[in-house]
Order: sequence, then C-alpha cells, then structure tokens
Amino acid sequence: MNKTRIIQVSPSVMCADFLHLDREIELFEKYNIPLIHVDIMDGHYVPNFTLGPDFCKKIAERTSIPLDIHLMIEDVDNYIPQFAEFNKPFICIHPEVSYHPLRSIELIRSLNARPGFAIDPSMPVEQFKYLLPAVDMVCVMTVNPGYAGQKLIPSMLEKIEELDDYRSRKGIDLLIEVDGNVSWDNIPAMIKAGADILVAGTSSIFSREMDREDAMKKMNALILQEAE
Ligand code: S6P
Ligand code: MG
Repeated sequence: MNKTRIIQVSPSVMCADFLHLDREIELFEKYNIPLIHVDIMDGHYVPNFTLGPDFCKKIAERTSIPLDIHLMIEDVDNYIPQFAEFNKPFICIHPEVSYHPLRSIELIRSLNARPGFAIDPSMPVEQFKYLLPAVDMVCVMTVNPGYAGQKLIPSMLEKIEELDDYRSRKGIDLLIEVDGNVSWDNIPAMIKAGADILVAGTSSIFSREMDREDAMKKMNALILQEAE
C-alpha cells in the first residue's frame, strides 16, 4: 500500500442531535469532515427504520460535503435513482438484496454516483470478489447492520486485512470503509488493518460523554497520528 495514507471520517448522521442538525453540520464543515454517512433502513432488510431521501435532500441543500449513503433496504434497484441525485454521493448496497448486484452497481454508476457495497459480518470477502473491480468503495460492517451502539465483532479486523491484501495483490483501486463501533480504542487497529474511511458514530464523535468539538479534534488528531 501507498505510504502516505489519507484516512477519511464519515460521521453517521443517524447518531447526530436531530434537534440541532444545523449546528452538527456547521461543525462537520469547521473540522473539514469529507463525507456524511447516511443510514437508510426499511424495517425489512434490517429490523429498524431510519432516514430517507427527503432527509438526504435537506442535508445536500445545506452543505456541499458529499453524502455516503448506506442502503440497508430491500428492492434496492427501485430506490437507487432517488439517492443518486445528491452531489455525486457514494451509494452502498448490500448485494444479498439484489438479484443481480453487478447490475445494481452499474445503475449507480450510470446515474453519476459512486458505487459501493457493504459486506455483512457473516459473509466472506471471497464471495464478492467479482464485484470488487466494479466499485469505488467497500464497506466492511463490523457489527450486524441495523443499530448504532453495538460492539465490534473482533474477527472483522481480519476481514479488513484480507480485503486490503486482496486489493493490493490484484491492483484494484477501491476504498475500504469500516462501519460499526469505530471507537477511540478500535480505530488504531482498524487503520492498521487497512481502513480508509471510518464511520464515526456513538463510539467516537457522537459520544454522550464528550463535548462534540473536543471529539472532532480528537478524531482529526488520532487519524493523523495513525495514518503515519
Ligand atoms: C449500523 C449503521 C451504522 C451505525 C454506526 C453507528 O447498521 O450502518 O452506520 O450508524 O455504526 O456507530 P457506533 O459507533 O454507534 O457503532
Ligand atoms: Mg452505516
């Protein structure tokens, strides 16, 4: 891998303070946050409901920070076009909900968005090797999809490593995102394993125990230090 690594933080906006969203976005801009992770859940693929296209639209109208849209929904092809229109977002699908995942990925690309897919903790990298050259990003789920505030499944660190190793060996140009319990304690190991994008939720920048600005400063300092 390249020596000078850039680690990007993608705050999981479902963990933000919805009553003060404008303030949250102001802080993302102040601390040069490069992406905003938006979890879309439908109560079918995952047992929870979260955000939708109207929410994405509001955020995209308010800031030029690109969206990193994580679709945890069934019937995904039907909904992709609604999410593709927001400032060239990453759109990440779960391949197991699509009959033809490559076709879904091509659909995302054809709409001028950046395709990605997420790997459920139960599934191996090997299963998705034919999808890897087609995407810009792979999201390694380090918890079961559906909720914030869960604990890291430790074997997922090995999965990140495996994916990092695979992309180097094959010369595939893609970003590795990690999603789930990206905590202060887990971040160094995740970066070491090969993560490029950290989805930051209740375990870090949205922690109830920390002032939000202090948490943002701590995150930026930590990723600089660990990327060296
Ligand atoms: C989970 C979702 C995630 C969470 C994020 C929360 O299904 O995809 O993006 O919002 O993982 O972070 P934390 O630090 O509470 O685990
Ligand atoms: Mg997510």
